[in-house]
Amino acid sequence: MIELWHCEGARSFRALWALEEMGLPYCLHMLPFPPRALRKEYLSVNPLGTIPYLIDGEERLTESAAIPHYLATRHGPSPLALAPEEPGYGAYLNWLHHGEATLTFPQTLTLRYTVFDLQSLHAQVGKDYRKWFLSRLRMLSATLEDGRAHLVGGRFTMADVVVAYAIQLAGVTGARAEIAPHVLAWADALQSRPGWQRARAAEREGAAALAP
Ligand SMILES: N[C@@H](CCC(=O)N[C@@H](CS)C(=O)NCC(=O)O)C(=O)O
Repeated sequence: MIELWHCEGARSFRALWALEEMGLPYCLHMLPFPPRALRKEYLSVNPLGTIPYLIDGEERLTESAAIPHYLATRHGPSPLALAPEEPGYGAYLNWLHHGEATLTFPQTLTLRYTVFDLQSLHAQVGKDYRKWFLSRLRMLSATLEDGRAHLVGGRFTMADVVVAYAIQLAGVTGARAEIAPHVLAWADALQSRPGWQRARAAEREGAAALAP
């Protein structure tokens, strides 16, 4: 049985969403955030102390953009991953990495320095990285300008899972109001997918069970 460690609303939502889209059985371990401080024993499971953490047999994964692709290929074949011989494979891989490295990492700096630590001396860093994130949306915005429902391959794929999460996160960083309406419309529409709804319900239920 696949096991996933997750905190509500965190990047590990990508893994949870991907599991639901794949229809794979899994065991969800919900943690309070940040686990390294609030569940010190978690470090004996994942020494990094970060989420996601996914165990599948002998495999151990800690990257939220790698997990959806891993699930779609290891537990595929699935239309949720593009195959190397398909047109758009390069763009597919690029979106997987772009969604995390370029569109999510700067937002985590904003979160760290403006949302989680309001008195921080580094609040300016948070503001600067919010601007940085907004300027890096250029490629996504241009791609979605033709009104497409999915990023690549003419169908829903793990690239949508990974990149849409970055837009979802902008609701927490306060950047959402500055994102173009057609980008928000694309990301919001994906939330009506049964897979997204099931993932959201699972994390809600898990988080409620955590509450003291
Ligand atoms: N690049 C990794 C980053 C993992 C990561 O830093 N996750 C954050 C949550 S979104 C975390 O665990 N933070 C807790 C901490 O830093 O203690 C990924 O995409 O999964």
